[in-house]
Amino acid sequence: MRFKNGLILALDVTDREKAMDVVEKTAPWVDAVKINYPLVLSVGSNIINDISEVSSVICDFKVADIPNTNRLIVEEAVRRGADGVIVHGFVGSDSVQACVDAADKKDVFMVTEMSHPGGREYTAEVGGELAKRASEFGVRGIIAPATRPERISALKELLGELQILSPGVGAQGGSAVDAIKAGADAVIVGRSIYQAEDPGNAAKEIRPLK
Ligand code: OMP
Repeated sequence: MRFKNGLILALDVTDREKAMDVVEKTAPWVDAVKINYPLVLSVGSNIINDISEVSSVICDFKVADIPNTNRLIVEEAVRRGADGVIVHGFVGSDSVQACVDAADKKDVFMVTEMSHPGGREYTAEVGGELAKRASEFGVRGIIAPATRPERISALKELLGELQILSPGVGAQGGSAVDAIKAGADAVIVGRSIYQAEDPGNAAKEIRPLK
């Protein structure tokens, strides 16, 4: 996936009409729409098909199970039109590799250290090790915290050529520009866009690559 605006919309809304409205208004400024459980559980998984007709879609199901269950989840997301999936790395190499195999050349992004304060408690411990092994796992990139740009830089050193997607901008306190300066390829932004009075303009202003 290529990120010319450096911006991924986190569409954590629970209403179909609102979801499609935000997708439409932000389309010129976002490179992909990230769909998570709030949307899929409230409006149904057909929303993946619908949004994939107008945008690149990343299914953020934070896949974190045994290899067989992971495979089933990723196959379903890809079958519905996902161009990428987000999976957890802490479950181990076999579980991540099952996702990569099931993704059938679509992009798999692996969570390393999470952006919220609790992300320091456990995920920070294993984030470096996961980043170091990411290319061996066959993932396209990692998720690293915009709330701690110094961690983006540190993880990037261990990553090689892989991509970095970075959540935690705006509502969680991080800066899009700082995340890109630290080495992220794109930031993931939710509330600061979909809760704005004018989501299109918010996306235009927040996108870090202009
Ligand atoms: P806002 O905080 O509203 O901008 O949303 C951030 C989005 O990024 C949400 O969809 C989160 O689920 C997601 N996210 C994080 O906030 N932190 C992480 O460490 C990882 C993710 C993610 O994997 O996308």
